[in-house]
Amino acid sequence: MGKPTLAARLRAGELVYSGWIATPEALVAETAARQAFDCVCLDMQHGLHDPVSVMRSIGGVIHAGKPAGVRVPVGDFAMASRALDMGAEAVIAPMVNSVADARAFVAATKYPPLGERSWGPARALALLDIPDAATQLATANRDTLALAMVETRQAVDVVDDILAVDGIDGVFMGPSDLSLTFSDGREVAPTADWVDAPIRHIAARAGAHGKIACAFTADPKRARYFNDIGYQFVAMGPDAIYLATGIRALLEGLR
Ligand code: 3PY
Ligand code: MG
Repeated sequence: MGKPTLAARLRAGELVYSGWIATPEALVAETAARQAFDCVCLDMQHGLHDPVSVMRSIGGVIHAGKPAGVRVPVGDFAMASRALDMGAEAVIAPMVNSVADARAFVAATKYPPLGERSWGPARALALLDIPDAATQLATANRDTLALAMVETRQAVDVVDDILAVDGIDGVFMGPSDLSLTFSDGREVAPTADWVDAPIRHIAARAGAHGKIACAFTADPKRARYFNDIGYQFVAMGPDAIYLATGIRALLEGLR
């Protein structure tokens, strides 16, 4: 028996803390995976990753014994399929603002009849020790996660409809874009009191639908708060913060 998948761990109720890597270099992702993170995500939306760096970084992360996730660019559902073919266990789609967006995301990430994912998972089979095509076909829709980012006022208004789309495994809350859209473009204030209501609402609705709630923060206290209100998967980063925090700690040790 292999290790439980990320999907199985989350469905069993475990809390998961993920690294979040913007630097397009496999060694950075692998180094993060060798720390105590449960998982490592590669960011193609605001991070600098491209398909080749994602392909190499997924290999590094899995080589270090951890599952990999990929956040694709906005609307790039072709990359969502490719990330799964490259061995990612979770794909995160930013700015899923409607049921149509959610359905297009499912179409790209789930094999028929649930979706329209095209066949070609050779690299995933090799990296994830999936013995054959039949096993992949029987398990992939269950064992890989399609996580839709709910991070705008528009998306919050239809969060129940997004969560009801069969094949959406969970929602991923982005506090910066939430604050940007809830303030009508006036500010980016991911920890402001007035974004708390939508932040709580998203987790509560995910729980009501029996789906996974995910969130992003660089602050451990905030991560605990997110856990307390129902977010099970918290991504922490980006990696520039790991470097800056480490350098600061080293130099403070000199004083
Ligand atoms: C946001 O906070 O908007 C995010 O997308 C976090 O990555
Ligand atoms: Mg965002």
